[in-house]
Amino acid sequence: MTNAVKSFDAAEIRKDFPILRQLVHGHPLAYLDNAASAQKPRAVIDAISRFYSSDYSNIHRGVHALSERSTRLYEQGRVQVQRFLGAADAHEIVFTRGTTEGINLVAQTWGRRNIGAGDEILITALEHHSNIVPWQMLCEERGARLRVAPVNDRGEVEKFEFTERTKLLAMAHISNVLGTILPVREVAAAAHARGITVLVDGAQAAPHMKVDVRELDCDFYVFSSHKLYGPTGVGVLYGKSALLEAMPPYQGGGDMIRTVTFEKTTYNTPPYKFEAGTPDIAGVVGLAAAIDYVNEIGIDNIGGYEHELLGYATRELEKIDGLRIIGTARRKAAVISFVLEGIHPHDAGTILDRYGVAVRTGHHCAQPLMDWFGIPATTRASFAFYNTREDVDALVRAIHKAKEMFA
Ligand code: 7TS
Repeated sequence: MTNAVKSFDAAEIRKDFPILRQLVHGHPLAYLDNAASAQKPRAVIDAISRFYSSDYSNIHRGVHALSERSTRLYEQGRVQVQRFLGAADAHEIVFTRGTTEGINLVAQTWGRRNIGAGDEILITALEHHSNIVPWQMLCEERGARLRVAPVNDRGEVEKFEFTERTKLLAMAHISNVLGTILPVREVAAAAHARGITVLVDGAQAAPHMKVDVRELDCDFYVFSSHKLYGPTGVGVLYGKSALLEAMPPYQGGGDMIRTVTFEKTTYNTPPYKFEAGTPDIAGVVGLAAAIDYVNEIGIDNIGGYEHELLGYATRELEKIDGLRIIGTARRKAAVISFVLEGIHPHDAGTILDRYGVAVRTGHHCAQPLMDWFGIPATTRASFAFYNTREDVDALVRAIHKAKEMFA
């Protein structure tokens, strides 16, 4: 453990998150639903409020002062994301509505150009629906085939079998249900050796670990601002320049064009080619503030602290009779899914809420993974760097209450 992690002061950090200071059903809120969406620090809330109070206008259009200021802030946000991801150029950063839109964008543009009849797309068994369904839709349209790399009992993906027809590998960096961290760099290298394009769903990774797209050497990387302590409604698609340039536009409209006549339209260059219409300008400003905030704490400190908290929570939950943890990968992020003997996850979640403990229950938009483990649903506690051992203790106490009620 580094000194920085040792001195990590979650109690101090919690003061930056106004929403955490509240009672829910008379109990201090233990917010353990961070994989669904994370809370926002004061710095993000203030940045958005400041932007609307003093700088707001549409971008890339007016010559007036506010428009220039807004455009500068929006484009600065792009540079911040570029640096955050270690991308070579800010033009490789496309703003989207979120992870889901980023994947659909690639499926509908790159996919339609590059996937033909008989081709194969390889995903893994632990994907979120948003990294399954867009590829299914594409496969149906193109007559291609979706193949699935299996998970083992721990929830690890050990084997990625490529064939001559595999054109794309689309994989999560971290599983939202199991917390499994996938070996993206190694698998991407193996895929590239066969000329296969690689898309990484980083929705659960970007908030919790250092992501360097050049080191991973992936072709596309997507994530959502709202899981990275930023606002909803905005996300990021990273794509290598050459790929983005070769891709047709996604949606048509303002800002994505160079010239328009009724006979023919020519398109803007990336990333603008993929950003039709007025984007979520304030969202980008908020995302930039979130990245500043995360950088200040240090993503490695965040990951180190969360790893320590995961260890504590795992040990405490393992002591509970009749509780089974789903997902025990050797490389794991701070997400714990579990089932309780004799208690449906939905009932467990409802009782936990009564004690101020916020978790998610259900299939977590990963129904095929639930089928794989032979369970309909799990209860999931997912952690952020503002969670503490007290939150874990509140979770454990509430689980005991649930067990008493169902005994
Ligand atoms: N991919 C992964 C791995 C995710 O965890 C999620 C959201 C998405 C994609 C979709 O992100 P969006 O921002 O476009 O909606 N995951 C969850 C979750 O685990 N609980 O609620 C949302």
